[in-house]
Amino acid sequence: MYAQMVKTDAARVRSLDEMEPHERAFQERVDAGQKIEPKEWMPEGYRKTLVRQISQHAHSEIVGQLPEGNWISRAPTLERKAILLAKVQDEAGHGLYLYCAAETLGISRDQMYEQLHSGKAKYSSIFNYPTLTWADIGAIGWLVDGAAIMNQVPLQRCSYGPYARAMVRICKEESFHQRQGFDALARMVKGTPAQKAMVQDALNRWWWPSLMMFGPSDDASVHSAQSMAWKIKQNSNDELRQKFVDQTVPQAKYLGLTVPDPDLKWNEEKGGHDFGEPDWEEFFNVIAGNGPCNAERLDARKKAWSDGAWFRDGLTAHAEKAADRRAAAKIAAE
Ligand code: FAQ
Repeated sequence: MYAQMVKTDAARVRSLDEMEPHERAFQERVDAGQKIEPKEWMPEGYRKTLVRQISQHAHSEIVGQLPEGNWISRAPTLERKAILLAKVQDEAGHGLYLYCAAETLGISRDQMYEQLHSGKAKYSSIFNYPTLTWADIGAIGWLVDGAAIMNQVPLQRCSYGPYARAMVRICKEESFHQRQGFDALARMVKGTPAQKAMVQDALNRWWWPSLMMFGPSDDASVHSAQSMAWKIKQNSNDELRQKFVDQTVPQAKYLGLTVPDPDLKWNEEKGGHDFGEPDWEEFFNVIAGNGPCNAERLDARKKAWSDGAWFRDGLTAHAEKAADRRAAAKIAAE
């Protein structure tokens, strides 16, 4: 039912023969692996898809600070606090690179914020779940950053230059994020039985939402076919989900944890794991705004925006005065 619901407006990917000459030339450049740069001609659909994906990605980084920021003041040691503080700051940086990349496509930062605050723009479903214990912070690094890297490494080869270049630096930082999460959990599972149980509980709660980060299954993904033809996406949602499961299951075993999926088993023939279906009803509910923390996350972002109004006004007034002074100096010099 949900597959049909989402797929209804899926666009058919047109063949080269069906394209106008300038569109065909664009597609041939993309097919040849050339990067598209901001001032170059691009189909309107390509521009819109990038604005949608990059701005949603930027919003995810910014909203993604909230579940972890919640634990900075409660980190168990000074070292863990410093690491978490740095990680949360990194996420802010990622959001800024991505907003800049989206701005090159003709949308302003204010427009993007407006779309986030009005609920028009999405951000990753994962950040609508609560962080209940310290083990959740480790699980976010291990699983959420792990899934983000799986999705983002191929984005470094995206056909749109500014997005691809932003992803290079982001991926470097994300790999540290993933390792610090795994390291925190590896320490906890060697602790008391209560600490180990806390880690297992975090895995139980974060496993399925992490699999949902890759988006709906391929047969329900509206945008994948066209985005892959434009080489914005290099892999389908299901391909990346499979890779993530295959990478993560041995790590869970190493930690002595049980992945909460009764259908999980190694399939020798395909050289990968078989695994159960995420609860897609839950996924579509969360992205429709009805997850456990959607309202709280949006309220926090809206509050940050209104609390910062005086600062934006100050910056604008300063920039206007500086421009007036420069203009006056120019006139005086003539
Ligand atoms: N959450 O046709 P598709 C991070 C929407 S960064 C919410 O398959 P597409 C770092 C989708 O937008 C995490 N919505 O779409 C960090 C579309 O709706 P629309 C963010 C989702 O675009 C770590 C509809 O469903 N990463 O975690 C989700 O081809 C720790 C149909 O879906 C990125 O954004 C979802 N999970 O594929 C930060 C990576 N999945 O727009 C802090 C870039 C799908 O038509 C702490 N984005 N939807 O209204 C992508 O790679 C793609 O956009 C996908 C979705 C793969 C997310």
